[in-house]
Amino acid sequence: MAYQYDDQNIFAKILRGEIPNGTVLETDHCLAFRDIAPQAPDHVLIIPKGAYVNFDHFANNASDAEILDWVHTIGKVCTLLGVCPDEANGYRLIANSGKHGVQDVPHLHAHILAGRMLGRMLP
Ligand code: DGP
Repeated sequence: MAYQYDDQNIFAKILRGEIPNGTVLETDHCLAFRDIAPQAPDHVLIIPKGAYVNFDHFANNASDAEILDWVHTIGKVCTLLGVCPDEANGYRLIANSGKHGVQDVPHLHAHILAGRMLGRMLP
């Protein structure tokens, strides 16, 4: 898929340091930071530093190192937040993609939502 990456999107600006953010964790390939409009007490976004529009763009084009780092960073954020279900009440992991996925920012991001009982998404 030949996606065009818009380097003026808000997360590209965050990665370039043009906009402040509440960083939770930074790794070689990823940045995790708090959502500006949290939908739960803990709402963290985990983004790759590479210019990927959405999940399929990333999964089909990123290196193994980038993909592994994103997955590991998501897990590490859950641990840092103290929300893992073996010791707390759990979390939701979401990656909205495209129009039907209601993706607002065209740079891949995983949402981690935790800290309250979330509504059921699927019947
Ligand atoms: P989505 O609909 O999946 O594309 O979610 C985009 C999220 O990005 C949304 O929950 C709000 C968040 N967001 C938008 N602008 C900013 C910003 O400038 N800073 C931070 N930290 N989050 C932002």
